[in-house]
Parts: sequence; C-alpha cells; structure tokens
Amino acid sequence: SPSFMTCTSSFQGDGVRNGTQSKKSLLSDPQLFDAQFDELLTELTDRDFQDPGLTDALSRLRQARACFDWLLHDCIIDRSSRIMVYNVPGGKRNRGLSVIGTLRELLPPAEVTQDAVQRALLVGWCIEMLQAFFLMADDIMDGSQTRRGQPCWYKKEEIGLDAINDSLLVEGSIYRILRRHCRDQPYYVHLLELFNETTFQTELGQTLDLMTAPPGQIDLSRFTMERYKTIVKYKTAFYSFYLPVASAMYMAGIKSEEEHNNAKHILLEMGEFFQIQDDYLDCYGDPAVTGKIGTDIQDNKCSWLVVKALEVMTPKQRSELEACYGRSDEASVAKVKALFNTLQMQSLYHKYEEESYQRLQKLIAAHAQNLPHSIFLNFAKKIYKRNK
Ligand code: DMA
Ligand code: MG
Ligand code: MG
Ligand code: MG
Repeated sequence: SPSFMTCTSSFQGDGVRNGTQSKKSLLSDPQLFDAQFDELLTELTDRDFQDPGLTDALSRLRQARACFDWLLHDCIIDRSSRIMVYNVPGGKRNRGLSVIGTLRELLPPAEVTQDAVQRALLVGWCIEMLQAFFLMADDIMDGSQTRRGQPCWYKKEEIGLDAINDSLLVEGSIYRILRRHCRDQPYYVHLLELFNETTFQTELGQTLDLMTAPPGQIDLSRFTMERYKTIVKYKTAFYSFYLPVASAMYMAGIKSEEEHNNAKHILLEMGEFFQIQDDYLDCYGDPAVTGKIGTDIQDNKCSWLVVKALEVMTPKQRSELEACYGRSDEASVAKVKALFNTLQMQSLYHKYEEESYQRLQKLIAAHAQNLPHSIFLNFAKKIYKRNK
C-alpha cells in the first residue's frame, strides 16, 4: 500500500471524531478559509493577552469589524488598527488554500474531521501571514509603491517605517496561532521546525537578492543564471511551494525524509518557474491585474529577463544596457524595455514557459512516487499561464 496511507498511523488527531453535520460542512474550502480568518483575528486581538495595558497594541493588529473606509479616513476608528486586515487576506491565497487541499489528497475522508479541517485552514493562514510578513519588508527594501492593488503598507502616511515592527508582529502572530491550535498534535514540533527553517531560507534568499542588486553599482557580470537560480530557490520556492505541501504532509503523519525530498524536488522546480513568471510580470504584467507596479529594472535586480537577455545580446547591446539598467529615471527604464523588446523577450519567455511545463510533467511522473500526483498537478494548474 502507498506509504502515505501507512504513515497516517502516527496521526492521532485529538480524539474528536464526531460525524455531526453542521452548516460549516456545506461551505467550500475557500469559504471556510475566509471564515477562519475572522476567528483568528478575534483570537489574536481579543482573547490572547489579558493585560489591559496592551489594548492599543493589539487593536493595531486588528481592524474593527464592519468599519467602512470613510470611517477610517475620518479617524473615527483608529487608522492604524488594521495591520492584519490590510496585509494578510488580499492575495491569491494559493499557498494558504493548498494546505487543506493537499491534506484532503493525503488522508482518507474519514480522517478529515472538522477539527483536522480547522487546523489545516489555520496553518494555511499561518503561511499567508508568513508571506505578508515577507512582503511588508520586501516592499520597503524594493522601494515598491503598490501591493495587491493598494499602497504598500509602509507607503501609508501614518505608517512609514513603523511597518518594520508591524511585519514582525505579523510574523510573531504565526507562532501564537500554531501554539494555540496545534501544540497537542504529534506534528507540532515538525511544523515549528519547518516554519523556522523556511523563514531562514527565505531570508537568505532575500539577502542574496539584495546583495546581487546594489543600488548604483551596475555590474552585469553578476547576473548569471546560476546566481539567479539560487536566489529564487531560496527567496521564493521554499516558502511558496514546499512549505504548504510539507505542512500538510506532516499533518497527515508523513515524516519520512525520502517522501519529503521527493515532494521538494518537484515543488522547488515549480517555485523557480513561479518566480520567473513574477519577474516577467514585473515588466510585462498589467498593474491593474497584478496589483503591483514593477521595480526590478530600476532596482538593478537580477531578474530572469535581464539574465536571459544577457545570454542573447550583442556586445554593443550589452554596453547600452550597462548605461541604463538600475536607474530610476523614466528614460533609462524605457531604454531597457525597448532593448528587451528588440530581443523578443516576450516570445523567449513563452517558449520557456512551455518547456518548463513539459519538464514539470515529467518530473511529477518520475518523482511523485507514493504521493498523489494530483497534489502537484493542482498546483501546476494554478500557476501556468497566470497573469497575476
Ligand atoms: C519576492 O521577490 C520574494 C519575497 C520573499 C517576498 P519580489 O521582490 O520579486 O516580489 P514582488 O515582485 O512581489 O515584490
Ligand atoms: Mg519586491
Ligand atoms: Mg524583492
Ligand atoms: Mg517581483
């Protein structure tokens, strides 16, 4: 029998196995996921610390429910009391939703109790919180203007660099939720180690990303495909792809290193492609769809576009690029984009996308082994040909 079935014997759950149908079971996973966020907010801000002296700090984390934008603008409700609502739920939620999605693929239906579902939704939100924490800081470091169709948190007049501590509050909240809901589970320590390890891997990736893009120091020889692959594996692939699936695997009782390595092999490859798309969309995406305005050219980033363009350009084009990459004036940015167009980067990208898709299908066939292929195929379906 497949090992993902036998491994579940270590899954003890919490003894709650009632089959009573509640209204909740009529909702889809995305609907349940949304409802769980409200519950999580109440917990973090109403029921967690009892010290009355902390009321102001906790309300900064929360948005008073049912408050309208005009109320916020009129300062009737504390304008800063909305870190979580502003930064956590507005994305595509692929990462968060894939925890419950993967768990359902791994466990026999009888083991997917209401409690197991709730914990998977919460762990999903923890991944969305980890992502929000990274993005709040990333936007400061990248000097970005917008995120998910609204100003970046640090760009809000009343926030500024207080956003640094706000990002740390969001990160810290992850571990409060995990502790409260999972500490009695057999997989608790695995999840903690996984979140810690993944956070550090992402931070190393961000370090490399920033070091490879020093402001004002244009050195195109830094932009190699090898360096590129290391940056994106660490800054994006681990937390976006391995983390959600690995979390669900641990929750289903799958601990074997071999099975985790099999999943990792496929998921890191998907993560690399996902960041290549992100780099492509930074230049060619529609900000009205992606919700963010690109900054890679101005920021001197080691983006897939520049690495790939360097592989195909003439020495003359290379010196032209040297003169206009990594500068913030519009004329320089326009010159870089014109050069990318001359080199037909759009069609190079589409060719790469097709090849990558084919390679991934083979990888799934070769490495998924005992894991249901649908876990990976569902993920692939969501990311290929995306435009946001
Ligand atoms: C994203 O890199 C990586 C992390 C860890 C947030 P990026 O700066 O290209 O992301 P975005 O385009 O979303 O700002
Ligand atoms: Mg960024
Ligand atoms: Mg960045
Ligand atoms: Mg980007």
